[in-house]
Amino acid sequence: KILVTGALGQIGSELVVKLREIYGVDHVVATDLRSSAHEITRSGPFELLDVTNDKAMFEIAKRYEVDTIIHLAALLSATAEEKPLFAWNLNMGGLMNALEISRELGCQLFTPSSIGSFGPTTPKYNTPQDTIQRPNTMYGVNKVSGELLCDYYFHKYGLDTRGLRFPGLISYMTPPGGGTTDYAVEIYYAAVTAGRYTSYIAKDSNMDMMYMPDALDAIIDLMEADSFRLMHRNSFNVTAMSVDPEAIAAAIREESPGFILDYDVDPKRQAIADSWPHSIDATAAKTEWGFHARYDLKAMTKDMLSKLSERQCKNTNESA
Ligand code: VAH
Repeated sequence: KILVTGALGQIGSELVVKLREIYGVDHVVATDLRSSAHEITRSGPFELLDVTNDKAMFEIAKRYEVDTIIHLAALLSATAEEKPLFAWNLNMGGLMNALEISRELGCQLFTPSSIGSFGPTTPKYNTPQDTIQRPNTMYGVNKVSGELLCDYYFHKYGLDTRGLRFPGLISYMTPPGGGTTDYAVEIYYAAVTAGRYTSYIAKDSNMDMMYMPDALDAIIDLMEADSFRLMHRNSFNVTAMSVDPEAIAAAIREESPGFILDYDVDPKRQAIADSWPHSIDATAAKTEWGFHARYDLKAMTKDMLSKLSERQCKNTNESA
């Protein structure tokens, strides 16, 4: 059985649906700090859980006899920069609980890292799998610490920890909250609802991105990979594209010619984006467990706009 924390977040809300399709509804326990109207709170086991409460997490993991924990509950980069102490307590406290409980119960553990684990001194182009990581954001410190903690638990206790350095993730189901790359999601919603978007990230700020279906496949493929094939464990670079706001706008215009993009740069989130790589190298993930991204910018844009337009039509019809 699989325990998912942060199940109502941007990744969790889609991953739980997919995991339940693959492994069976009753084999996937979704947990989050609070409930919501999302169907996963009704379609299978759902529990309220504050991941900083180790006793509560242990009790749920034990009661459901889980053998895998997918720990997604965390604050993203922009929020973490606004509330660094809260971010440290939640991001690191939650992960330590997930590690200790996985060790006690013998679970396999997945937790995501991020391109945010790199800093200003990291090579910005074709960023290697193994390279300097001196992030200057609290989120980045949390992610590097998380990678090192997961490696430590593997080497010291033999815990089967695994993780991915995610790029910005783009999805139409559940918007991200408090990220720096959220602009790349908002731009599609705005294209459908308003035909224009004002970006808080500047032109030419290239960052790695990936469509959510590819992220979900990457999590499952990594977790299913033979452990002996893995030279790395908790921090595989994965990416599908390196884009800036102009590139996304150009792809949108191929579907909606009149789309307008302008800028009102947010210095705080721009500073975070500027500290991250422009394009990372995913060779290790491809060679060690067969990572591949199916969606490029064109395919992702086509799918995002069609799914969001469908939803808008449905909402319009329902409210009519
Ligand atoms: C964020 N979406 O913006 C997350 C992610 C690489 C970006 O870590 O904080």
